[in-house]
Amino acid sequence: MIPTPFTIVIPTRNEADTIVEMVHCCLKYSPQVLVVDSLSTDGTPSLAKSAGAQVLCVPQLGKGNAIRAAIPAITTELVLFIDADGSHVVSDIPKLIAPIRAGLADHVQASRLTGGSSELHGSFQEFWRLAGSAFITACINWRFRANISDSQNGFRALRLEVLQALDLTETITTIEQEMVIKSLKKGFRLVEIPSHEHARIFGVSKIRLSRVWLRYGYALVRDLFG
Ligand SMILES: Nc1nc2c(ncn2[C@@H]2O[C@H](COP(=O)(O)OP(=O)(O)OP(=O)(O)O)[C@@H](O)[C@H]2O)c(=O)[nH]1
Ligand SMILES: [Mg+2]
Repeated sequence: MIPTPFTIVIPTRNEADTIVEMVHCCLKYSPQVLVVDSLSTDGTPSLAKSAGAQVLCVPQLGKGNAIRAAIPAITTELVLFIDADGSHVVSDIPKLIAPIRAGLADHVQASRLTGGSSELHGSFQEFWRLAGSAFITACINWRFRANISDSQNGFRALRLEVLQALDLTETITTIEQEMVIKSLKKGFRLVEIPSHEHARIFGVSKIRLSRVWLRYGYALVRDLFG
């Protein structure tokens, strides 16, 4: 039997240092690699295209906007999201896809809490990110009697039907917790697997905690109780 094909979606904003290598690595696991770019000024879309990816340019900023814009362009039954900065272990892709292909999960997410992170400790910025993420995860576990360890990872795989059914609305990185909460709320089978997170080697983080923490709180309360 031919294994169910999947599309690898890579959201990008100014990731010229790593995108070519990321696309090449991803193409080893699937011929369908879709880079969704938001207004990069460093040539990321053309580099991605020359590396062999399909490229979708989104006219607004925000990882959530990019992920939502990618959904109508996906033609495979399965989809996998991975960041462009080299933080995720590409060779773990088959581990995320396997439980869905085996019919044991609808949504599989990588956990850096069980897989280890080289990124989330050290500075006060990282301390607050880790603390905030742990708080949100604890709220989700309490509300849905779940037992997940990570709710913010950008490395996840879903059945396309499930992704479409989530009716995602978030425009920024809050889309990760929105996918997790709505999957649990709608009774989809969410499975977690350990996967290491490396520190970003090139480029800069697009997350500004001081600007987004209120949005994380608002989206959490809305999705937990709405
Ligand atoms: N399309 C699109 N992608 C984005 C946007 N913001 C971030 N991304 C991508 O989303 C992924 C995660 O963003 P990062 O800045 O690495 O966020 P992070 O992993 O939480 O932070 P660091 O790794 O610490 O920098 C990367 O591939 C980014 O290029 C955006 O506005 N639009
Ligand atoms: Mg990153």
